[in-house]
Amino acid sequence: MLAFFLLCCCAAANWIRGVEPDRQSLYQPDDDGLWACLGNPEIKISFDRINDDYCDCPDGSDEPGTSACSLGQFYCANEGFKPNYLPSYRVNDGTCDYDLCCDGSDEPDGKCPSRCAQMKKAWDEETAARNAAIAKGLAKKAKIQHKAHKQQTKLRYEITQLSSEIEKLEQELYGLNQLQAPTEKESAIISVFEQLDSSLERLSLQISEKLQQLNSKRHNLRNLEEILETMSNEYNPNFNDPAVKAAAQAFQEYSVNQGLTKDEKGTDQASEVETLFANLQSQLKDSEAEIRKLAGREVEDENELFDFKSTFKAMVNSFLGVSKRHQKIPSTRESEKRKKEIEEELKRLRRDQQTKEERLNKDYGPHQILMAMDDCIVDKIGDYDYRLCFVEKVEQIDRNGHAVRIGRFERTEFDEEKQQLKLIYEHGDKCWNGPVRKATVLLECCEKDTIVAVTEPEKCEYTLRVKSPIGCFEPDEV
Ligand code: MAN
Repeated sequence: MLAFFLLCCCAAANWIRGVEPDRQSLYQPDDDGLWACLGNPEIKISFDRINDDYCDCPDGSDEPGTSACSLGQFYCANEGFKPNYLPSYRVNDGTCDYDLCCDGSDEPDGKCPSRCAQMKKAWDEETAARNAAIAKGLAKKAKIQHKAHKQQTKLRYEITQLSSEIEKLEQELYGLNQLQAPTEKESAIISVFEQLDSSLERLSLQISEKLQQLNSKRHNLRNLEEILETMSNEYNPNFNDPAVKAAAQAFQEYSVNQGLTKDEKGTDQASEVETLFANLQSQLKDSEAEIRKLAGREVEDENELFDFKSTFKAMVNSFLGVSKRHQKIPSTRESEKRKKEIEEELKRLRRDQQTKEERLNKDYGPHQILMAMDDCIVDKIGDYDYRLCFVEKVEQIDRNGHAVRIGRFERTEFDEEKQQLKLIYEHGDKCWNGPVRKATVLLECCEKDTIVAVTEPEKCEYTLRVKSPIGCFEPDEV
């Protein structure tokens, strides 16, 4: 018990005013009762000269609890709240420095009663209110961020759609240009097709003429057969006319042997048609060989060869009457008109795409949140109204309603340390006899958008303090 009492007394006796608990151990006398200045160990003073209101050490370390050394720092324990340091010159100066020492320990005992409990309570309340405001601000910010995200997705989709529309039109234009200006090789191929086409037409005419002749001959023969048949059936055998008898007998033999339907003349005509088809076939073969030679291995595009083949097919089908004549290449006038339309449309689509891409790639702050800030706010500060359109401009409006542009929205900056987002506006209206105006918006967290202060630290360079949900950040966000 006695030992404990002595220890407490010793500890209390060595307790140095104005020094934080972790550094108390630095204030111990050596065996000779001396103590070395902390920043200047070569200077040793008697231990009882610590806090004697006379500054012995250049770093002020011998007077932590008085105002004797100008460089010193006084430690306030601020029991129940946060400990703090006070500049030494404010110690024992007759003023209670509650802002830093809520426990009043900077003045002699009894002069400044502690206010730490009240101050802690007020601080807790302020912190709770601030945290609640930040929470509300963050909730609002989440909605804005969601809107910005949707806008980005929509923009990306629209850009993709535009790309595919542009690609389609470019292909159509390419096709038209190819038709418009056939190469030498293409012209040769087209001419082979044209020759073949006219041969087919000629052949078609010849065949129909031959078939008409055949039909008329068949008709005449049938008439003759009918006359002979009548004569053979109806002649009077009692008239002994040998010529009639012989003719009737000859016709009856003809009917039995060759039949009325056997048509040797017709067979001749058919073989002529067969010959015509054989000619056509060999002509087709020749043409195909010629096209293969022209297009042959040099045709890189499979579709091109496919086109030749289908044109052939269309020609033959047309000749045989299976389908209409093969499709004609559109006229130059038609394709010129279409080309102009496409070019105009392409210009419009490319402009639209570029605007959308610029918007998508512009600096709209962390996670592109400003993309959703498409509104304006106005607040009166001093003699002027200030209008802030977040992603457009800042204006200063005088009492006559005359607006001066302070700057156009350019980009954002983020101060990691302060967790503060800044918006930069440049290229404002020129000041009379001065530079062009520009502004920086410093954002602070709040649920609502408000301009709270405007200063002009340099002529025509403005700083706006603006409260907004987009100024709210979770610790470690971004
Ligand atoms: C106006 C305002 C001021 C600015 C001066 C410069 O009065 O825009 O903010 O400093 O012009 O001539």
